[in-house]
Amino acid sequence: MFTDSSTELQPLVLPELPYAYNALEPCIAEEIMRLHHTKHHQAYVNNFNAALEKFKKAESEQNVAEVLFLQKALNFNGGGHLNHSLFWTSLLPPQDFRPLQEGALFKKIEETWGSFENFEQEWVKSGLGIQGSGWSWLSYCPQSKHLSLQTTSNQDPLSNLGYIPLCGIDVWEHAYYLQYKNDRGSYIKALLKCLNWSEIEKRFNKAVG
Ligand code: MN3
Repeated sequence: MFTDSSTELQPLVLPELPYAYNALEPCIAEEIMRLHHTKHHQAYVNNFNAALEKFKKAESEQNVAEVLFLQKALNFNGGGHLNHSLFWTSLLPPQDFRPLQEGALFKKIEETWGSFENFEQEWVKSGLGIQGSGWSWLSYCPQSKHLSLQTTSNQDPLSNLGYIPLCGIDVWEHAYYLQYKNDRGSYIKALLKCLNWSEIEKRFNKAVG
């Protein structure tokens, strides 16, 4: 992502998807994936970069009011970029899906929610409970060393709350409405069959250190 060795924050670049736009069918339709990546995620990247440029100018002009004003746009669009970048790499084609059945993350999930099935049900409930647009997260707290399901509104990054995101489910309507209409629950259940658990487990192992 960084184009030189400077420590100054560089403009964001839309990451490529690690699979084709139709690869998550029938769980997620090609049209959704294409729009979600090329329009929605691209817009977060573009808008973050525009805000970043204004931020650098305001900073150089010692314009504190403008620096503060730009925080909202940076948080929203930068969060949108971080959240979606993690989202794409949390998914894989349904035919490649391998359920999580062993290992440290599996054990921690069983310890936390009693059973993996119960954990999945709670994750669906968490996503259904979000009012308006937002994300439902499987998260790790480095202070308490606990797993939990957290929710965030709009594009707020989970790291703002002090948690490490292991996997987020996008419950904005743009993520499912073309295919699932108002049935957010069926979308979340379908998405649970496209999760890349080996990638999520790597994030957990890194988080626990
Ligand atoms: Mn989205």
